[in-house]
Amino acid sequence: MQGKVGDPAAAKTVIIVDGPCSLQANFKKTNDPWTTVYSEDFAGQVGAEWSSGRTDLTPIGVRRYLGQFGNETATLSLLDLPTHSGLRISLDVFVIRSWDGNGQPDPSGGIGGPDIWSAALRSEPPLLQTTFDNEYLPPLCDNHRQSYPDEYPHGNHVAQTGAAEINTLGYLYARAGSVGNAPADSVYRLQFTVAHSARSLLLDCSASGLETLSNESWGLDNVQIEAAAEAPPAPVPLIAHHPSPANGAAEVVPSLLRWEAGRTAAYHDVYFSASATITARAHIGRQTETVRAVPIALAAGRTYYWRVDEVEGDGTTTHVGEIWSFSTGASVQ
Ligand SMILES: [Ca+2]
Ligand SMILES: [Ca+2]
Ligand SMILES: [Ca+2]
Repeated sequence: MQGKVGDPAAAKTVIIVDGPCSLQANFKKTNDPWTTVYSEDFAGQVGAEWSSGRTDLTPIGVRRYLGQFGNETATLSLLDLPTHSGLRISLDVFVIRSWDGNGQPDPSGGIGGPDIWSAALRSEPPLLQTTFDNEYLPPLCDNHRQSYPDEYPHGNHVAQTGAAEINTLGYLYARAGSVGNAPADSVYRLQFTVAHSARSLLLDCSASGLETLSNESWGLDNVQIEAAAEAPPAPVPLIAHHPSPANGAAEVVPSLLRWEAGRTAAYHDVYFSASATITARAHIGRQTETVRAVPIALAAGRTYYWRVDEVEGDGTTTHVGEIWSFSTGASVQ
């Protein structure tokens, strides 16, 4: 058998000659704009680009990762990035032991949160600020909710929603009541795409509100930074966006409400109210379309409020929208 493989970086042709058979396959040059400029799995010694060289091994799987951390910041400093206009930042967050999410009171009256985790490029708005919760067993799970995959203080999801792995790391925690020791860990595989052109970056990952390290901690693994020469398209947000009429529009008398769907939305819960406080009574329906008729006859000189909550295919995971408003003019004719 003979074979020839071209330059892997270029459009390539592979010719395989095997006896009487000759096959030729053409592979298109990839359109992937991303180039990996940094990756770290913490298997070896941690480089000086990290503010902490602390590593640990997971009890199950013996995975080496950066941590454990408590209420502190781990910073990645990268200098001399190649010329670029966008970054894609990928990392795994290990959420270890008894995180309490948004911190609702438990049946004994205790409040263990909010337990907040965040990632941010220094001097920029957070890439993510959220809460995680590992209390998935009764009785605490009845009260516990976490922000993720939304931003804190939004989002009211059951423990470990959106986790890529659940109870795979081998950490145990003594549960309330008679449950005894039970697994309590989760792994979140996060990815952020941002416009960025500076030649250096400072990535801060941090937590706040946690109890002691043996009780609630976190770590990082599989950190990858990719750069793109061209500005990447902005990711579609999870919440409904681009309302029509535009938020705050004045002197409009719309007959239809329109919006653009969140990234994971299967259904839209639509609320409409003459009051700025949108209650459950303002719910006018669940639907799959991204347009809805204004449900009442509009009066002159009034402000109306509406909100669209995006619901995922499971029918329960909800991304609560922003409250939008519009005002009619002196006449609605
Ligand atoms: Ca690792
Ligand atoms: Ca706790
Ligand atoms: Ca806590």
